Amino acid sequence: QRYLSSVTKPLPADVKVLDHSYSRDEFTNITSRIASHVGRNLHLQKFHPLNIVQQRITNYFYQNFVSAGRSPIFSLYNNLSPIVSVNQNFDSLLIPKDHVSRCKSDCYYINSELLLRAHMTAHQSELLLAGLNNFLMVGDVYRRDEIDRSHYPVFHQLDAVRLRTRDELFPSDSSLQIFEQGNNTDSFGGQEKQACHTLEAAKLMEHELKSTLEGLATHLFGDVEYRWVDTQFPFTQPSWELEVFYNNDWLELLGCGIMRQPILTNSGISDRIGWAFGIGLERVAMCLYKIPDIRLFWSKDSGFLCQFKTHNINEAITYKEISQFPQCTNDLSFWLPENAEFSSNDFYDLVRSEGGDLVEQVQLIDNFVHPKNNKTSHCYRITYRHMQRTLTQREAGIIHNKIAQAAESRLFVTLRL
Ligand code: FA5
Ligand code: MG
Repeated sequence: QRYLSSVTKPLPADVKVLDHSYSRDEFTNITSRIASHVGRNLHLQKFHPLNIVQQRITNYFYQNFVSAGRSPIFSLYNNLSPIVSVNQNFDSLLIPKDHVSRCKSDCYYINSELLLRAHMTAHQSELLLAGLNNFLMVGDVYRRDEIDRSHYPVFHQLDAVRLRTRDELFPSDSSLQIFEQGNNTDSFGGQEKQACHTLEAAKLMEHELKSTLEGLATHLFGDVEYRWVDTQFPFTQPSWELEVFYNNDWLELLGCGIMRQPILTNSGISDRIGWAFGIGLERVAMCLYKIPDIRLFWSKDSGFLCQFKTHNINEAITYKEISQFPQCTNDLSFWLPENAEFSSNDFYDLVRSEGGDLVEQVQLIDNFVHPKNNKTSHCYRITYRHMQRTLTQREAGIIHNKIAQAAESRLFVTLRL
C-alpha cells in the first residue's frame, strides 16, 4: 500500500500554463513540457527563421492587396493567445462533434473546455465577429505527435481570410449575384461549390484564391513547380491543398478553400463570400533554408540563430549544419586603451588567430562610458565549440585566457576582472 502511493503520486489539482492556473479534469492531457513552449513566440523573435518567413508572407499580402489609397488592406494578428475554447477550435468551424480531430489523442487539452489551439483557424470566427474582412493570423499551434526531424508537437501556422461583396466581385455587371437558392451540387461531386453560392461567384473566388497562392509560392520559392490537390475541410467547400516540388519532393504547403457560408452567417455576415487558407511556417523555412531538423527551430544555440541575422528578409540563406557538441560561453570585459586606437574588428581578428576554429561566435554584448573617468568599456561574449568532440569548460578557459592576455599585450586594453 505504501509502495503504491509513492509511485502513483497524485497529480496537482491545477494545470499551470503561462503562470495561470486552470482546473484539471478528465480531459486534461497537457504536460508541463508542452506547457513550457507556450509563450516562446518564436514567430515574434527578431531574426528567427520563422519570423523571417512570417514577414515574407505578410509582405506579399501587404504588397499585392492595397486599397485605392494604396495602403495594405490585410491586417495582421500575431499575438492571439494559443489557449482557446473547444468552441473556437472546433464548434465555430462546423467541425462535427464526433470528428477525429477532436480526440484527446490528437490535441493538448487543458481541460474539457480549453485546449492549446490545433490550428490558427481557431480564431477565424472571433475576427469575423470583430468586423474584419481581410486578415492574417500567425501563431504557434499544438498537436500530439512524434518528435523526429520533421515532426514536433508545436509548430507555427499563418492563416488568412478574405471576404468579398457582390459589388466587389462583379463591379460592372449588376445582373450577377453571389447567392442563389441552389440545390446541393452533388452532381458536381459535392466539390464544385456550396448550394448557396452561384457558380460565377464560387469560380471567381476560386480563381482569386488560387492565383494569390500560386503567386505566394513563387514569391517564396521562385519559379517552382506546383500542383493543386482536392481535399476536404469541415470549414471550407470546395477545399484544396497546394503542393510544390522542391528539393526533388512534393511538399504539402497549405490547405485552403471557399469558406462555408454558415461560419459567416453565424458571425452576422450576410452579404459576403470568403476564401481562407492555412500554411505551415516550419515547412517553408525548412525548404527555403535547408534546415534538416524541425527541432532546430527551438534551439537557443547561437550557432543556429546567428545564421539568420540578416536585414534583408529576402536574402538566400543556406543553413550550415552546426556541430552537435555543446558550446562553452565565456565573457571578456576590458577598458579600451586611452592613448591608442581600438576597433572591434581588431579584436575579432585577434580572437580568430588565438582561438581558431574553436570559436563559433563573438558578440559585443556591453559598451559603456564611465561617467567619472570617461573610459570606455567593452564586454564580448565568446562562444567556443569543438566540431568533433565535447570541449571542456577548462579547455575553453585556457584559450579564453590566452585571448585575454593577447588583447592586453597587443591591443593595450585593461582587463576588468
Ligand atoms: C489546417 O490546419 C487547416 N486549418 C488549414 C486551413 C485553413 C484550411 C483555412 C482551409 C482554410 P492542416 O492540418 O493540413 O490544415 O495544416 C495546414 C498546414 O500546416 C499544412 O499544409 C502544413 O504546411 C502545416 N502542417 C500541418 N501539420 C504539420 C506538422 N505536423 N508539422 C509541420 N507543419 C504542419
Ligand atoms: Mg493537411
